[in-house]
Order: sequence, then structure tokens, then C-alpha cells
Amino acid sequence: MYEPKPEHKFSFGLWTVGNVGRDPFGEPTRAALTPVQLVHLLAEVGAWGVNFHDNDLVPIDATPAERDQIVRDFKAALAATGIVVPMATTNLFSHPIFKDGAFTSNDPAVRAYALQKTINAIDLGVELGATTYVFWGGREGTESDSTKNPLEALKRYREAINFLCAYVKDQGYTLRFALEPKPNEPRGHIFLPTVGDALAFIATLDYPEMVGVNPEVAHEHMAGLNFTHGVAMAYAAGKLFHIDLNDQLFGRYDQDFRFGSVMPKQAFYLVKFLEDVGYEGSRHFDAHAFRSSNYEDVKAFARGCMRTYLILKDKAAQFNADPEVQQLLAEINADDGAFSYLSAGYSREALDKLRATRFDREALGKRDLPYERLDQITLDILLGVR
Ligand code: GCO
Ligand code: MN
Ligand code: MN
Repeated sequence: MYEPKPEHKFSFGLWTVGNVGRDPFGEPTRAALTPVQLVHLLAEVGAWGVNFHDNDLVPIDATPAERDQIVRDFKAALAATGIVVPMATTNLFSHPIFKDGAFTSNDPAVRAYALQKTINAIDLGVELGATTYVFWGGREGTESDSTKNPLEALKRYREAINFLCAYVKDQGYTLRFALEPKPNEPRGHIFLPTVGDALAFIATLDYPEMVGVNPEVAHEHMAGLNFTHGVAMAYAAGKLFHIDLNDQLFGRYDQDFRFGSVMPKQAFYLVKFLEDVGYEGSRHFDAHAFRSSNYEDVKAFARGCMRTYLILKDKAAQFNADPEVQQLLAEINADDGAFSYLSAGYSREALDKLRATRFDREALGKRDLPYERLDQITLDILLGVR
């Protein structure tokens, strides 16, 4: 019943199931698998797509001949398994050249290298079928604001995205960009910290229609924000181009837990939102297994991400079909149409009508709102007793 199928569009990054368990305090706990092995692992667990950073696939110092061989092998693994590449991205964070950022580095040569690297990575992604290109600016930021002018940094960021949009148009690629906000880690302060910041930034670009967002559960939770509200903002703006699903307690370090594993109620509202609006993009899991896991347990992790999504999708359908929920929602949203003229917008007539209306403040303030009942039904559904 909760088997993943291609139509669910479940994808994983090579760096997610390929995470070797390194953390700031310890060495890897798992041997690295090759990209080809990871594609087979994803096929085995029932995923639909695989995403990658340029250097997850092609090492940064590979020769052109090595690159071509790697790409050939990878394509063969994709063909053998039916796994597709919906999204690609650039590693603009690992190498020391990016220690002070890529597009926003204070060094013009680093900024130019970041552009060149991204152009090559876009070519690689497009060659393998990607239609979404993600920009996660993990190193774009500061520890001390003495070191970088935020206005200047945003100007550099904007110029870089404008240049790359123009490149994509010039090549005739079918590719959309998705900016991925994050408040901190690895930088003390990262530019474009939240979904709202990214949306505001997009409005200042040369080709805003080409650029959307890639919100991530963990990133908004690190900032203590309501992720579903952020996703709704992006969706309402027509900008929900991609999504990174994982889990994370508020206020903790970047945990990247299995989807739905620590805040399942929040995950429920998110899945319900995505399914209710008919979001059509990838359901991308940007998470990794515990450092204590071996590869059998990594598979359990990947299966768990998809299983939990499908369980919550089922719960959302149950919530929507529940007669008592429906009745409560109808009660809460009761509308006799008396004020629907306001939805037509401002007019002198509407203004006069509004001014002439007498409101019974006491009666309106006494209105019953059975929200506790509704919330408990939600929990009963989630806990499986209803
Ligand atoms: C993180 C980010 C990254 C990006 C990835 C793709 O916190 O490290 O979520 O995993 O999603 O670089 O752009
Ligand atoms: Mn993340
Ligand atoms: Mn991410």
C-alpha cells in the first residue's frame, strides 16, 4: 500500500544516500559508494529520480577523458534502472577557494571561477536530463559583518544569477533555477536566509520568471519558522519549483533527519498542502541516514522517507474525507455571502456599503470556534486510532 511508484516523483541526491557519515567531530563511518552503485541502490528501494552536484559525479580534478567515461557509465546505470535526473546543482562550497563564498566572494577571480564552474555544471546537468537547477549558497555569507557589505554581496549574487539565466537562454536549454534558502551552517550567517528573502530577491532579477525556490524543511526549522507557511508563500507566488524534504528539530544544528521522523505533525500539514494543491514537482529527500547506519540501514532510511510521505498522504486523504472534519470546517468557514462584494475589490459603492454596516462586535467575539476538537481529531487520525 505504501510502495513508492514513479508517479510519486521521489528523488534523492547522490550526496544523501551516498553520505558517508562524516561530521565536524568524526571521520566517515561508511565506505563511499560510486555514483553507479548509488543509482542501483536507489532503484532497489524504489526511487524515481537521482540528483547530483557536479562533483558528486565528476571529481573536481577529473580530466576531460575521465569525465566522459564517468558520464557514459552513469548514463548506462540510468538506462539500466530507469532512474531519471530531474535536478542538478553545483558544489560551490567544498573547495577552499569558496571559503569566503562563491558568487558573493570578495575576490572577483573567485566569483568568475564560480560562474565558470556553474556553467560547466549546468551543461552536465542538462546533458543528463535535468530540468531544474538548484542554487544553494551555503558559503554565501559572513561570520563577521565587518568583512562583507551585504548590499554589495546581494548585488554580486544578482549579477551572477542574471548572467546564468542569460546563459541558459542563449543555449536554448529548458531549465529553471530554484534558489535554496538557509539561515546558517556552514556560514555564521547565510545570505537569503528564508523562503521570504529568496522570493523578494527573485523579484529584483532580470529574468524573474526563470527563477523559483527550493525550500527545505530543515532550513526553515533551524530558524524556528513554520515550513508549510513558507511553502504556501512560494506556491502562491508561482515559485515552488522544487522541494527538499527532511526533518529537523527547531533550534538545533543542521540535522537532515529522515523525512517526518521527528516532527510528524508538521510533516503531515506539509504533505497535505502539497497534495491538496496538486504540486507537480519532485519530492526530493535531502536527508541522510544516522552516522551509526550501515548500507542496509541506509536503504531502510531511504525507504522510510518515501513510506512516511505516502502514509501522510493517506492520512491527508482520510482527514479530507472525514465527515466530522468536513462538518467542522464548514462550520468554521461558514459564509452567508453578505460580504462577498469586498472580494471584488475597492469601489466607492463597496466603500459606502462597508461604512454603513453596523457590526455586532459582542456577538462576533462570542462566536464558537471548536478548534480544540478539530486538532484532536487530527491527532487521532495521525496516531491511527480513528
Ligand atoms: C545543506 C543543503 C544542501 C543542498 C544541496 C543541493 O544544508 O547542505 O540542504 O544539501 O540542498 O547542496 O543544492
Ligand atoms: Mn540542508
Ligand atoms: Mn537542501
